[in-house]
Amino acid sequence: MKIEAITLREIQMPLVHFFETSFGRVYSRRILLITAHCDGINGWAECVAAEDPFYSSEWIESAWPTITHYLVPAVLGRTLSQGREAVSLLGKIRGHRMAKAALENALWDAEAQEKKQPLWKLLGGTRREIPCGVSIGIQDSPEQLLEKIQTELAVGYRRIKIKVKPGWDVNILEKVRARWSDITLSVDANSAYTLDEFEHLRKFDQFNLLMIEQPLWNDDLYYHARLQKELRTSICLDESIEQARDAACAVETGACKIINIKVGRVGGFTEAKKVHDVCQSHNIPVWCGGMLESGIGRVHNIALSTLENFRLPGDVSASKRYWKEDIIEPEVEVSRDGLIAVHDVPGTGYLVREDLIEKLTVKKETMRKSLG
Ligand code: OSB
Ligand code: MG
Repeated sequence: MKIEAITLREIQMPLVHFFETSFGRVYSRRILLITAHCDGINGWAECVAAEDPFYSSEWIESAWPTITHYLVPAVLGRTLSQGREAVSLLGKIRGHRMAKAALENALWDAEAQEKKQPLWKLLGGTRREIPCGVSIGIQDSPEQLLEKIQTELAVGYRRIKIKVKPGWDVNILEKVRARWSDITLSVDANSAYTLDEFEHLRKFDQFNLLMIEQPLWNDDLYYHARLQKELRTSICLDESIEQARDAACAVETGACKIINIKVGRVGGFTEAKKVHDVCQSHNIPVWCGGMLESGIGRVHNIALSTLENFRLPGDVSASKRYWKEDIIEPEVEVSRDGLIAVHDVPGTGYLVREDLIEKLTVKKETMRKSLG
């Protein structure tokens, strides 16, 4: 496939319900989409960099110029046979993993279409159904949180994850467990705690949690290993794992027992597969994280989740939890028993709604190889 042109665009989409983590609340998303135009095929992907550099140092306004100044020039006009060949072409640029992932994944998408293969099979997936969980943000009141949990359980989700921070943690977990003593429950702190809170974090052990996700600093492994020795609850790392080597270090040092894989955070499908493989070889279960994606990023998460070692329910849930109208067709739906089915159709198995995307677009730029 010859990479003839690349289009970048920003679309804006209001969330159905605000989403609050330990670093703040979002009501609406600014989403960067990328299209790789190759031999009449359009490969699509989403850059998961957020509106602000809070979850990671990347944000939408850093990803855009990184892609236009450095990433696109490294691939434009080239002929690749596989999406994964983008990795070495982009290797000179340090960091900026979410920006790189967007470009690489668009090329995987184009490759799957060109080969008329399901993307999930091209990635090496084997699962035909993906178990789904939900991530529920911090709410205005505990009552509102309980109501939300009730709703998601009724829909059929297999795991409830709630966001926690100091002041919204043990008190909340007591209320949740008082009502549902045996649901599969986990928490995500997004680095809200420090070493001073080891004694406090020990109290989480009484709630029989599946895991506590990223309790300490985003760039730390060492102190997570110290903390894991003190806790019965499994630590799951999200922010700390940016590449397969981090996963190997985390596992070897005992910094976690579970890993959350986000394809954007680790820099694309190729590295995500490596993280998956490292964890599988150490018998560490993984699950697919989410970044409040539109349908385009969501269906890539579904494809990735078909790999064998995605053994725990992911934060990959239905379109309608996030959007009044999603930009893919059909929308992502979850069955009554909390599963998303994948099919034997080429590409992602979902159509991109270009007409709707055009309406939501607030900024657009196409880069072509100039002749000669
Ligand atoms: O830490 O997993 C996280 C959303 C934005 C940034 C970070 C995280 C999240 C979520 C939501 O937990 C997952 C989703 O439903 O997409
Ligand atoms: Mg997380």
